[in-house]
Amino acid sequence: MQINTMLKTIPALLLGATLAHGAVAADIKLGVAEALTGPAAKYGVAIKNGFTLAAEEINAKGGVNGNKLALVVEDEQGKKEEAINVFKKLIFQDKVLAVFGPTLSNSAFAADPIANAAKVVAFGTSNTADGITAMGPFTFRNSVMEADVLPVTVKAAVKHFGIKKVAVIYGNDDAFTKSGYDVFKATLEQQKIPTTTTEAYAKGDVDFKAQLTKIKAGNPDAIVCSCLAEEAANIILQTRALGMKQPFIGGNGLNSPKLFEIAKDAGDNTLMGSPWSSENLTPANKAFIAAFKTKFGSDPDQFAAQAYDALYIVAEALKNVKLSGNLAKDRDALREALPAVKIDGATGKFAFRAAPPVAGKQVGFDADQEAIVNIAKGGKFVLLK
Ligand code: 1QQ
Repeated sequence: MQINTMLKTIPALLLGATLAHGAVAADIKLGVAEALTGPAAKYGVAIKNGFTLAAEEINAKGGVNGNKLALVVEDEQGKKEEAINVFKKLIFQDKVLAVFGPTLSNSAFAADPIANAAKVVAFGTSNTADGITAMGPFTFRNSVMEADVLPVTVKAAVKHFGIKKVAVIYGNDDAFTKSGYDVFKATLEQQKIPTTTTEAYAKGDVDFKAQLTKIKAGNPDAIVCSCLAEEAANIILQTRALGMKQPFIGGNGLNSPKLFEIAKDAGDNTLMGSPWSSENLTPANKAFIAAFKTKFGSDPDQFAAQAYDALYIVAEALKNVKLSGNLAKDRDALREALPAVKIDGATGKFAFRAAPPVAGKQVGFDADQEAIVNIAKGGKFVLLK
């Protein structure tokens, strides 16, 4: 055996400590496939940090039934093709028990079918588009879908700003921004708010003047933006440059510090909904925020909170799984144990809700959680009172 192979093998052997009941404790490998580079990295790195913190806490308390959780982290770059590659590596090469991610719904639509075909849980912590959990019985998410959040956000915005009519802008080639647009459209119709104009852009666009000039002409009371954070920030800045003062209403994409890194307080009065808030001072959230700050020297965001909770959800499920060492069986056992899990986490009380059946067949599970509406003030989101 080569010396570097030996060095890699020794710690793995040392980890196999004997438990009281005679079973050998092993690492439970969990895949983390997130966008750690590229335009979605601000979300993905926050997610990775949430997982890292939760894993350290769980392992410091002895792991799950004596087994330590080992995260295998891969960068899917926020790209469909990479998400597919990384899912394949984690599932077939690393032989993880389950996979978290990918960061964007757009990538989840590409990668989750691989997990479902291999009968491995794909657990999204940030996928909010419609149809994610329709992909199969192994897709789970604890991210609250746009369809649950946006009606609440729009209602609060209409009341808060006295909105009579809105303009809409959205990305038409990303699964999340397109799905958010569809939900906004249905919500506006339902709440009888007319739209002055609907404008679209494509991934990578940086100049939105043509669309914003048309929006300006319609003189809306607010601008609905189904966008990822970087695009939204540039749209907000260019809106202000055109002399428009309207507030923005957005979805999950806007819920990132990245919005304010770029837009600064030009983003003030933006409304978005989320189950998580730094102002929600439950014991679980207070402990999470404090531990995150100590470990990373920065404030957590919603994406970190949802990843942190997701690992606790899986750990809770694993408490009821008798690991057999047969990977296929153990993967399936985790799938069977997950739906019943309820936790009181950083994002509040969490439970799963079965997604509507597809062609009579049971599919995956969505988050059953309430959204709270936030407003941007002084370059950060605070609860809308
Ligand atoms: C999705 C999202 C993004 C904002 C995640 C970062 O909600 O792609 O579904």
